Amino acid sequence: MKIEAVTMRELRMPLKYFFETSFGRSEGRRILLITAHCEGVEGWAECVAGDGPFFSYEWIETAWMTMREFLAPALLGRSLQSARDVPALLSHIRGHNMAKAAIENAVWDAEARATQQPLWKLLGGTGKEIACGVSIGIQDSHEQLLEKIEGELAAGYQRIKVKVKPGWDLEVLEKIRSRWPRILLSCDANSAYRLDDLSHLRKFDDFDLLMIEQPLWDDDIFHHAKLQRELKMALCLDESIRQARDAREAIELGACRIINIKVGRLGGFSEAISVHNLCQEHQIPVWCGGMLETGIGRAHNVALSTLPNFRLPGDVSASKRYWKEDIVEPEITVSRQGTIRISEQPGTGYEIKRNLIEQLTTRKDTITGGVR
Ligand code: OSB
Ligand code: MG
Repeated sequence: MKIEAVTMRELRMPLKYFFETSFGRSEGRRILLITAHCEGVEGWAECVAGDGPFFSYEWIETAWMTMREFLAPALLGRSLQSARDVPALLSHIRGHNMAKAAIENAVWDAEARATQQPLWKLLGGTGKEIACGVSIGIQDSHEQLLEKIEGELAAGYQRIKVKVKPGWDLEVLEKIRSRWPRILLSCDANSAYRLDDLSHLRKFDDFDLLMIEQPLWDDDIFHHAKLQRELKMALCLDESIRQARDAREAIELGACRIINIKVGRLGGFSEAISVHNLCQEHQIPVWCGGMLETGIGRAHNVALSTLPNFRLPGDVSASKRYWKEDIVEPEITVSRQGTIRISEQPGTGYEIKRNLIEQLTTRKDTITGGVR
């Protein structure tokens, strides 16, 4: 597979509902799409970098510049055996995992299409369907949150995750639990607490939570290990796990009992599979996180979630929760049992809506230059 050109596009898409975490509220997303042109086959992927450096230091502008100046030039003109060869060609570029993931995953997409096999098979998956949960942001009122949860449960979702932060936590969890004593419930703090909050965090143990995700600093493993020893509930790491080496450290230190896999945060499918396999060897269940993706990134999350150690429902949910009209066809739908059925079609099984993408595109650049 020779990579002849890379196209970058930015789209602006309003979210149907705002999404609020401990680090802020989003009303819409700037979407970076990458197309790898490989000898008549196109591979597509989405970069999950946000509108600003809040979830991580990466954001849309760093991803755009790093792609244009370094990542695309490092791959252009190269003949690859498979997408697995991409990380080695980018390893001299430090960090920028979300940008790296976009180009690597575009090549995986191209490889699946070129070899006429489903992407999930190429990644090593097995499933016929995947289990879905939802991540529900901080709302304007408790009533609004309870209403949202009610709607998602009625739609069939198997697990509810709520965002928490100081001032939006114990009372919220108390209300949810008294109304739904037995649902699978977890919470995500996106680094909103400190180790000094230990006595406060201990009270979360009263709510029979499946897990608490990333309570402490976004780059920390050591203090999470101290915290996990003090809590009954399982701790899950998201932001802290940027590579398989971090997962090994977290597992050996006992910093978590569950790991969230986000392919963007990990720099691409190759590293995501490594983290998956490492966790499997250590009996640590994983689940697939989400970054408010369009159908392009979402379809990649669906494919990844078919690997066998994705044993807990992921934050991979229906397109219609986010977008008025998604940029793939069919859009991603979830059954009344809270599952997504896996397509047997080659590639992702979802078609790219080119016309709609063109309409939504605010800037576009095609890079054809040589090796940098
Ligand atoms: O921490 O999982 C997170 C969205 C943006 C940034 C961070 C996170 C999230 C989500 C959304 O929880 C999950 C989804 O895509 O629905
Ligand atoms: Mg998270």
